[in-house]
Amino acid sequence: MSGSPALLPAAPVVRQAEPPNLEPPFHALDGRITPTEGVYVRSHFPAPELDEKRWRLRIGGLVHSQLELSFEELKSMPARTIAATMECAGNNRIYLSPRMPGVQWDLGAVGTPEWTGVPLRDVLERAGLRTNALEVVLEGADCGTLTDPGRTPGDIHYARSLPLDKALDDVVLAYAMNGQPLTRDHGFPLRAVVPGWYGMAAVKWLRTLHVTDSPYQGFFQTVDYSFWQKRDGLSPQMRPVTTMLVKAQIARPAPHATVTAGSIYEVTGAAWTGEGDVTRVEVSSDGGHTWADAELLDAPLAGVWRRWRFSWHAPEEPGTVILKARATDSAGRTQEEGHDAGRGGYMINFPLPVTVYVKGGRP
Ligand SMILES: Nc1nc2c(c(=O)[nH]1)N[C@H]1C(S)=C(S)[C@@H](COP(=O)(O)O)O[C@H]1N2
Ligand SMILES: [Mo]
Repeated sequence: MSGSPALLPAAPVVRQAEPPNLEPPFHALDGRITPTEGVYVRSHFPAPELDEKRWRLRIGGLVHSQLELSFEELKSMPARTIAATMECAGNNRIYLSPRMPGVQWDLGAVGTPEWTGVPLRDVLERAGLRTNALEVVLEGADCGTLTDPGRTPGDIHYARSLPLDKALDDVVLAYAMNGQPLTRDHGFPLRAVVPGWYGMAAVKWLRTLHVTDSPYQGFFQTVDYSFWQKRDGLSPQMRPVTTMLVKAQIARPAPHATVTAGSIYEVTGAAWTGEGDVTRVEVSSDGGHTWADAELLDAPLAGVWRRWRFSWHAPEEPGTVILKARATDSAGRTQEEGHDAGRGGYMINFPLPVTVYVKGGRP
């Protein structure tokens, strides 16, 4: 007998009402592609209401010709459709102890929609990069004043930069998500998709691309979305959060689910990494002491999670079990126990404990 329950309704948890910050339950994981209503929403400022007829994308800075592209012009350029796993850098923050400030995400601030748009490379090539170009700053139309984690000097716009090697590689300026125009919360009419990077790089409500010759030091990659990195044997230095760490998450059983004693339960989940492919997923049913290999279900595909499953023989006796999953990627990176304090409330990738209750069983 299989203990897998039917899919439960996927109503999101409202982590913050205004602006909406929404977390769909990860236990609703089904296909490799996440339907739009199953994708979390993370917004720092009220979502701007933009009119696609009047909206323009401005490209300036160290380019040969400053451009202003209309929505129609962008849509007439050759399009690309890609699936990309996007995870908020603060996903799993609820598992940190002591508690860290910020949205208390559980397992649901990650998803893999399919995006359609124009390669950022094509737009930058149309403007023509000057030889001293180093980075491109992406700025959104949304703005406001923040007081936490630091105070902004009045209203600022959401913005992040990308080094040119990334910008010219696989970044897409997307106008569609799962075949439909972007919804307002997901960045209508245009947003960046940055495969392999945490979600903060995927600037929504895009309005400006500005090419610079020095590293951008905006709020969202210095005061916020940065971490202390140890390197070169020196004391830690502040770096912007960029590529996703390797991670596996258990979708089913959901945390605090009940499993029938003695049953064979199909443990399922997904695993992803920022560079290369996930090559191995292991599951522990004794809180992380012993591990056994799970079966990877999807073919490796750059920037896209792989679903996995593991047939778990639940204990014959009632009790509490802590399940964990951990992934390893093609670069040999895996998930260490414990959280590097230098990462603060970001880049949380220790194997997460999923507590389940074993009940009933054979008469
Ligand atoms: N303009 C703008 N872009 C943004 C944000 C924002 O607040 N404003 N939030 C970022 C963060 S932190 C994440 S995790 C992703 C979330 O994208 P989603 O809401 O479409 O899931 O968008 C990023 N892009
Ligand atoms: Mo995020």
